[in-house]
Amino acid sequence: GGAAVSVPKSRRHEEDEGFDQHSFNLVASDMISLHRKLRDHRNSGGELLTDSFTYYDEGTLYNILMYDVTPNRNPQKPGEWGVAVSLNFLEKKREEQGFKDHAFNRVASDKISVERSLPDMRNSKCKSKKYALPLPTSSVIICFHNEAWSTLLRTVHSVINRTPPQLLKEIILVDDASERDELKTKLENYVADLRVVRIIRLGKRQGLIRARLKGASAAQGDVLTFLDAHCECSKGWLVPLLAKIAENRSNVVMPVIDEISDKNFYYHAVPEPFHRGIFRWRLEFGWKPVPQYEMERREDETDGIRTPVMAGGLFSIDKSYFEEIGTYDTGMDIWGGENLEISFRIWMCGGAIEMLPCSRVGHVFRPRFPYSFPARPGSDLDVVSRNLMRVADVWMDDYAKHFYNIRFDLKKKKHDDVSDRLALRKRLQCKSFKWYLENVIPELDVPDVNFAAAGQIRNPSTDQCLDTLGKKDDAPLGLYQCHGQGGNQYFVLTSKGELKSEDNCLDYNGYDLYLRECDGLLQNQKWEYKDNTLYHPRRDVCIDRGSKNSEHAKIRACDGRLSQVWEFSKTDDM
Ligand code: LR7
Ligand code: MN
Repeated sequence: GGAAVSVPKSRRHEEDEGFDQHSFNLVASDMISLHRKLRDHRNSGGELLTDSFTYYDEGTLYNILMYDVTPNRNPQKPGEWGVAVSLNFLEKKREEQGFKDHAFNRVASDKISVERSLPDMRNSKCKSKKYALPLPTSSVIICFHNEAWSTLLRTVHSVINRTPPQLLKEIILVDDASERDELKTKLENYVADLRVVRIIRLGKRQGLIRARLKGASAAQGDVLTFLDAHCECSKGWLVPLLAKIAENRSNVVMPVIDEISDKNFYYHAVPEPFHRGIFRWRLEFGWKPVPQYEMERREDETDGIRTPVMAGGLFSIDKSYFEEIGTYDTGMDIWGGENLEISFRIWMCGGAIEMLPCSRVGHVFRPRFPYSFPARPGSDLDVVSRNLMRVADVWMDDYAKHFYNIRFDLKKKKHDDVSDRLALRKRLQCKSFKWYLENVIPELDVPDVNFAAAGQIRNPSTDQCLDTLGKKDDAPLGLYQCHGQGGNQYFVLTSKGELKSEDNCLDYNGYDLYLRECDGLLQNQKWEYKDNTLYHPRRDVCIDRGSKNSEHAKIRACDGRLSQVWEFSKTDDM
């Protein structure tokens, strides 16, 4: 950098196009950063894994997906190439604190280089896919609250090492009032050397929704790309996202999200065929196999997968489009619901969400939250429920009742004022939720409102209730102390005789009593509620709570004993 660059003969022919498309010499600019990287790596004794080449042929940019300048270190070092890390006896002793602080294994993460290598996990068709120029630039925005040093910096380095420099405007780190010491001056000094990284500090905890907005308004790229603070971007991750936005600025795109183990940091590339993001009626995000009609719409394995709901953390959006459609709902706090809100809004107001198979980013999934969810002063609602009510009240029209039927604990709560978001919806002339259901997620089962009975199902002699125990699909029917909060204890007996928890049906196949995907056959999944028992006509058996402390419900011959008596709770306005 600094001195003039001479472009080698082999690349001179590219220069004109570079000038045409970007009004600067893209090739030279690419060379500068490449030279600087080469020099830096040489100084640190490293070598490049792969070189970076860009060349043009009739306006098409080739091979930019090769970009990966991760230093080539000893493949035997911990975690290199995405493999799992093992800990020795002494390290194991320190594990617990890491799990406590972050809900993942910080000791394992700390053992891995912040610039670890990853294999190229893309479908081979992705490697030869061509993307037309020009591509927009992107700012990458990473919010964090008390993140571990090594996961945060690994996220940052994976962006720098695997993003063509001319496409990466900047990386903006938004510190949502972290308290960890290493995230203060030490972090500032560290990132100063990386040049493309800036830090924005929030004085007071805002939650990830408003933190992202702070990053977004400071961003200077054409596109905003959001990442969680414990990600690893893999080779070629950004170009497909930018290319899809260049096609149409109302395309909002996300990578395939690979799983980085919270225990040993193994990078698990999720296999094809991929799952896509959906919601369940309690307004929970979930993954489901891509339906046949969507598979058939796509012409090629590299084509995007239309996605009804995005996971929330990892996506790219045109900056001006983000502003045009109303950024985020700033009335939401800390975590949760914003991904549904922005997803419904994008689809209903004229945009589209796609997941792009040629873009892969790993994320550390964790089993619990390592941070607090401070409720609003004076609010009788927890943070997530309040956020979800805002989603339902603004976007779901009449269908909001299905959410409140499941979450009947929220029915008597005070609703937030959402008039500004309703005004936005009107101004943007967005379509109805009915349209969204019919056109974007037609396979989603809309709950029957002419149900025979609904609520919690209680065994009066023990005060235990039928409970999903939080398991989603294919899980035995559980039992738990009745809590009156709905959720896992909310069941609907439909007019046809299915006993449902959200979109699963209670199924007895002669062996086990499981919650499974509804099959609509009314055989193993048909129940009758008579004389306070739950009767399975096909097998002529009844649901029994079993012994007093059993965790799962059983099936027994019907004899009317107390353990077979069940009451549907009566909640007033269902
Ligand atoms: O108060 C907070 N302030 C923050 O800055 C709380 C969190 N954060 C940061 C945090 O440090 C992290 O970088 O926000 C990011 C997301 O929080 P996580 O990682 O604790 O939560 P998560 O991975 O469960 O979050 C998923 O759902 C959220 C719903 O609000 C967000 O949309 C997250 O971005 C989303 N993460 C993903 O989509 C990654 C893939 C996971 C899946 C499925
Ligand atoms: Mn996360």
